[in-house]
Amino acid sequence: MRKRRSLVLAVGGAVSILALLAGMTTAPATGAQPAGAQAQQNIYEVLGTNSPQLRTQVANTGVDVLEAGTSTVVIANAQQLATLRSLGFTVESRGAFQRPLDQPGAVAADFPAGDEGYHTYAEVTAELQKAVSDHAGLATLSSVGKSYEGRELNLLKISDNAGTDENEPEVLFTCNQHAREHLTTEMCLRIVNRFTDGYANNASIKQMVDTHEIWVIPNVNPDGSEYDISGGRYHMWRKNRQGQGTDPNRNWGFQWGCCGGSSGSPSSETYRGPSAFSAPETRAVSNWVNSRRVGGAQQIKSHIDFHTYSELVLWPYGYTYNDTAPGMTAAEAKRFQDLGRQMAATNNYTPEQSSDLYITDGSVNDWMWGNHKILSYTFEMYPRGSNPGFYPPDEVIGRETTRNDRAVDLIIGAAG
Ligand code: 0X9
Ligand code: CA
Ligand code: CA
Ligand code: CA
Ligand code: ZN
Repeated sequence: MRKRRSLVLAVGGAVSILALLAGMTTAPATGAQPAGAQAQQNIYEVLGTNSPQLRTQVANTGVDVLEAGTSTVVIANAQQLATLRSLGFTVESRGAFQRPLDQPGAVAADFPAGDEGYHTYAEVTAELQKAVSDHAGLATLSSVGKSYEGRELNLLKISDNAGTDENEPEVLFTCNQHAREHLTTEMCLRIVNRFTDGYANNASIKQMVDTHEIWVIPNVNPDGSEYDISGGRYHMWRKNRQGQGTDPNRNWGFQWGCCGGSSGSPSSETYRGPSAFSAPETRAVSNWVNSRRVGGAQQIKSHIDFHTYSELVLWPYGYTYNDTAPGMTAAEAKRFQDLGRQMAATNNYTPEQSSDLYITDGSVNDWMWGNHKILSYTFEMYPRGSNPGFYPPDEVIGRETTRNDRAVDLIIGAAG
């Protein structure tokens, strides 16, 4: 028996959507656009979506789900609108949405005016290099591989004797699977800076660092996030930059494409790709996680994948509504629930199984748990509702990343 009405995939509320649109430049109709991207899109509110089953139906039309709740806010084209109505949904228009043109390989000088406090990919890389040079022995920087456009997928390790693979429980933090969820990159940087800068003067931080190996991947989808801020404005981009884009969080190889929680259409916002791990980014991260199985034992014990927005703590499985399933016993489900609720009590997020929102297949959490028994959560960060969606002002970065300090400590503690 489920209730729930939180949101997920993106912006929210008519007010913030209009504000966002007002701030967006409509693209001139010149140059080549990818097939499927040229159709006029509007923002719609789909009424009466008060169950996960109904919300899954909406998501399955391939629309961009901005909020999932009692009503669901989406970006849709005419065909998707017709499908929604033929399914019996009452759909109300909330105005026009026009996606800006492609800029393949774009490199952003910085975030749009006023938001320069966010870190571009180059700024993230510089921060990581600085963390290493300022804290010799405590941090190492490497890469799990390259993105589709060739950017290194940065991997920072924090531990005492960071250059040595010691027999300590390992914890992983990943950020920015979704391009426009920029606050998550700041969350990973917060983790990096807190555990390196805090080491010398904070006994509990020193204790955690000395007894664990902490891995951080701040940009799982750097091509997408650079594209999203290119040209001095936001593009509302979610996927990677391979063709029309693959949704990284539908591309993982556990029950990939199994259950109507992703799309086979390249134009869909939840396109799963032609095969599991077809995206270079998920392939590289997963290969690296596989490599952390040492002598038959997976070293990584716990994981948080950060997203925005809705202020949620989510746990697997996402591919099924059931709490238990092959590879998820009642005791294991209870462990997820207990720790999830404990973490949510520290940041005032809402804890729930991810399928309580809508079905997702090929998500990172399902793969981490299903393949590796890694205690893997999704956090949907600030804001909770409509305003300001994916693009909170940089003034909130400090408050909204610090907010997760205690939950981060709990997931590290859960590693052992
Ligand atoms: O749909 C998603 O990928 C995530 N929401 S978002 O708005 N950031 O796109 C939620 C994923 C949760 N599902 C699982 N972890 N299985
Ligand atoms: Ca900046
Ligand atoms: Ca160590
Ligand atoms: Ca180790
Ligand atoms: Zn996301």
